[in-house]
Amino acid sequence: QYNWEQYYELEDTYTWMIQLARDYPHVVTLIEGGKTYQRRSILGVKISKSLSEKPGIFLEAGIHAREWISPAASTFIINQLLTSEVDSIKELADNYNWYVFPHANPDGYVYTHTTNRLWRKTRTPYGSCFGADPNRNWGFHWNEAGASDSACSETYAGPEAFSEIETYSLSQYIASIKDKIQLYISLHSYSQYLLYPYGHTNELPDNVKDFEQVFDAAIAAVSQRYNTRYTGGNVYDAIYPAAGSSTDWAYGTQDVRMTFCYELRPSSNSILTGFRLPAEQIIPASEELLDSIVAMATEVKALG
Ligand code: 0X9
Ligand code: ZN
Repeated sequence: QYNWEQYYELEDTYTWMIQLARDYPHVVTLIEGGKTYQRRSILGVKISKSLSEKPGIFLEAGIHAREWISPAASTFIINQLLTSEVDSIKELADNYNWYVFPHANPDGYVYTHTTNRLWRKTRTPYGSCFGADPNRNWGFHWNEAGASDSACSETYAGPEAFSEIETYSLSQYIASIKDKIQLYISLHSYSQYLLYPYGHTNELPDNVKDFEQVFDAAIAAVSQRYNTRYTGGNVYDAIYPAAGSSTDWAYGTQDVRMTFCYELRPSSNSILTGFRLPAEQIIPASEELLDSIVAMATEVKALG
């Protein structure tokens, strides 16, 4: 029985997603975000409660392999959208089409289970090292700041933009539905930050006022339930330069006007747990995230 009291391996979550498509045949559709270097599937679900045209929310998780809370929170949200009796969540499910990819980096995630719990990147071989950072590999101001040319670095940008089949194929899928996406959310850990573009420059996006308004609502909502404090802002100033991320690419090249990156629990000062957030915190961390996304969607809608 799949639940949120433990972390799962890739295959368990994929099996659960495939079963969802069988259990909710008129609502859940499996979507293919492409293949990985090791030929795994990048599996997603589209959740759509009716055939009428609705704005879309794109939720991308697991792009960094070791950030296990990210895929876990994304499946928690999928489950809530399908089963919750809470009005605000039912509205989220009814009023949007959802595109959720719990594992944007399947090869890396498998590697964190089999070999190295703290693996971050893809598993493409580059000389004697492996992997590019899939959150430095997207084709927008690629490798201009906060990324490395060294294949052995944790932030290796790759030999060129979209060198990784994972980012390339997921970007193709996103491009195919871009006009339908109102809000793009990328889930990471850790530090309890909420971030918006850009990562390659300290210039602010032209709709920064809108970003600030949505940010404020989301930050307020995330603390309501358990008093969990998030901070953040534009990537470059709030954390560090980081070019080539998925959210900057979606904003900068796909005309998705609202793109955010969450750095989930724990906070930055709990170095001891870091990427190993205890499984007992999957549910509270995911609940407050969903509270925050509810507020975000409400605010984005109010912007018109
Ligand atoms: O460095 C990253 O890719 C993210 N931090 S992490 O510790 N999860 O690796 C921050 C990404 C910032 N987001 C954007 N550049 N959009
Ligand atoms: Zn990350």
